[in-house]
Amino acid sequence: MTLTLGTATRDRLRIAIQKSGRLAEPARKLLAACGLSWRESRDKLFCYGETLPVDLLLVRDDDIPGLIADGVCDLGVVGRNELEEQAGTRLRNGLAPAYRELRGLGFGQCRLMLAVPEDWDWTGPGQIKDKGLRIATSYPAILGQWLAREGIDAQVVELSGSVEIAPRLGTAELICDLVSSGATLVANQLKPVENLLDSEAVLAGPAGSFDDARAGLAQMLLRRVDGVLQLKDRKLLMFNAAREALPALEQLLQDAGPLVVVPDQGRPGGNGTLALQTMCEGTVSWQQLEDLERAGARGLMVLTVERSLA
Ligand code: PRT
Ligand code: ZN
Repeated sequence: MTLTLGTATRDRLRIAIQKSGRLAEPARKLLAACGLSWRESRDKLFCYGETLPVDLLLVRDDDIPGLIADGVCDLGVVGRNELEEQAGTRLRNGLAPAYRELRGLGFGQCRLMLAVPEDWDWTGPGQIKDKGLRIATSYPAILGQWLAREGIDAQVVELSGSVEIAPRLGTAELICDLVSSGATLVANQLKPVENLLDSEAVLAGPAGSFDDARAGLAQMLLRRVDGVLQLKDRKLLMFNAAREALPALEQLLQDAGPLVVVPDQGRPGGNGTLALQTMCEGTVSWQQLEDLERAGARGLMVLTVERSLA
């Protein structure tokens, strides 16, 4: 299969996602929830979009910012850490910004942290000023920016992996690496002390805008992504109640959205009973339902919202 490279006019949108790794599965799930589906090709690098003219390119996460910068891909799902690092490298090399973060996607959360041997008493960044210490990292650009901001003169030791063993190997005194549970640091007798970046998977796009059919496709996709993200963890709570019970019910539903009265369209047996609904974040527990029932709610129902357009 031949891929058209470059920035030529295109009427299909091409999204790069990680082929395998932490972000691969959630990225596919998110795009599928946006109504996209693909025909898998045998080389498994390119998936042709079936429901919409939106194709997937399956690549290494490190390659995604560059593919967007070169116009090979239009959008990409990548960790903010990777995007910021490559943006920082471009800046250092005098290149113009080539991509931007369009949405935080709420998965792949981690932090880029400075970590020190666990027996150090950490008092703050001032502690490593003018000491000429070595910091091992795979994120030299982000670390370099932080060091400059803090006025710290340290030596950045760039490693492509296994950063956490550098202090034990004697190649650096500190490290700067991604942390999620923190177990890797603990296993290497290190502790996190400074947070350089809060990261998650993001939808990234080019710095400029599209001037062909891709503009409309990208806009539609963003709207659907927003819809999916908004619905995450949302439940619609429906019930009936007498008007007199409303104050007590509203009291119990303080954390939910506004309580809406559904217009009664001449249903039999109305006799002053209101049909009510509200949107709740997170789970609605049995305890909450029982409390609402005691306060006068009847016919309680909790529904998962599958799709919505704001
Ligand atoms: O093959 P490819 O190059 O595509 O994959 P990769 O191995 O470079 O990336 P991958 O799949 O490991 O990570 C992809 C993205 O997931 C990263 O760029 C981050 O945005 C995000 N992410 C979220 C993480 C972590 N959490 C994470 N914990 N990336 C790496 N880690 C590392 C961490 O540095 C530590 O070494 O996982 C290890 C376990 O972390 P703890 O703190 O839970 O012990
Ligand atoms: Zn990678």
